[in-house]
Amino acid sequence: MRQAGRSLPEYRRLRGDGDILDAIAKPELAAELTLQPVRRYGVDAAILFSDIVVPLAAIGVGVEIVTGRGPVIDRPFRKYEDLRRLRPLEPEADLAYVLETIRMVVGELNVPLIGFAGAPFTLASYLVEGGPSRTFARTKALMHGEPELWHQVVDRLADIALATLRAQVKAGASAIQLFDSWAGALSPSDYETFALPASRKVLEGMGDLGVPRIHFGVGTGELLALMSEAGADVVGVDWRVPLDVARRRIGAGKAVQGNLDPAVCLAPAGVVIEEATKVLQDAGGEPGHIFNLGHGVLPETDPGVLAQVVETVHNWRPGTPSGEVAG
Ligand code: 1CP
Repeated sequence: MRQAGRSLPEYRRLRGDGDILDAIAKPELAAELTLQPVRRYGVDAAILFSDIVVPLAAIGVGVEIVTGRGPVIDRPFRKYEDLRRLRPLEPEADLAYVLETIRMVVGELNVPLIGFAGAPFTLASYLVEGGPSRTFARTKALMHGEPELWHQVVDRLADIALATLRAQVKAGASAIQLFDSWAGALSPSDYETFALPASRKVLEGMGDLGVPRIHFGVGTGELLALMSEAGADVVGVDWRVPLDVARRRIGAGKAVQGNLDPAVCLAPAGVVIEEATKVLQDAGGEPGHIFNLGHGVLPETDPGVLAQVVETVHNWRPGTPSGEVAG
């Protein structure tokens, strides 16, 4: 559950009000922040405490994570000359602290660690818009108006994602996740032309390392069939599409991840457990389901409710009637 830490008092105490990019740059702190939700909830995997914009900051793109807003880019990308600011990433030099965090975490964990990167489209949207966006108007104007420049931007971002993911696996991550959080803003045809090729470059470029590859998106119901062609082993689904329907769109041979609505987790515990059980039933068993929320944990979520969700998932056996939990 991404950002599970945000709902925890121990996380808020340790994080304080400091800049999140500074916290990520301190391996001991970042390792502890990675471990906290695993200890508290007993989940089956950890996700590295970092952010999708970390590799961009590391190559000198001015980016700040503003509380309550998200990543803000100091000079947004608009022209060919901006390409020069996307130099290749050298993970051992540029992201030594992230690799150190991974080594520390892996030394202490007894569940797998998931490494991750931002997908080229989602990162490009921050670069072009200058920050979070509702309409992605500038991003879409650039991709349609200057497709050659767009393709060069996402191709460079693919190389950056690939470099960081390969280095994370070499440092000890056992699976990787490519976060294309905002791909759902695109039509299928735009996704296929402007986002899919660069994501495929990243996912297929990880093939030789033999680690499971998870492909995440939000609002991607109409894109699931295309996403399943991008080369991942697991396709993430949000709450808008039931997992049995999603499986038909994704096709045979892929696992699914998802898809409890994070907002539902604010309801009374009994309701949340019922909804979580529905997710488990819709998922079916084969060929694999990673139970997760459809997007990150909301900060106001009660940790006690999440602990009950984890317990429900751990106790669930296929064939369990809705609302009842097998022992
Ligand atoms: O502690 C804080 O400052 C709170 C918020 C926070 C956290 C905990 C941000 C700002 N980033 C993170 C860490 C983070 N980001 C993790 C680490 C693991 C974890 O804590 O669970 C991960 C995997 C991410 C990935 C990330 N960052 C994504 C992809 C997944 C997703 O949520 O869609 C995206 C889009 C970001 C950008 C970002 N960073 C932070 C925020 C609030 C946002 C989203 C802003 C927006 O709406 O555009």
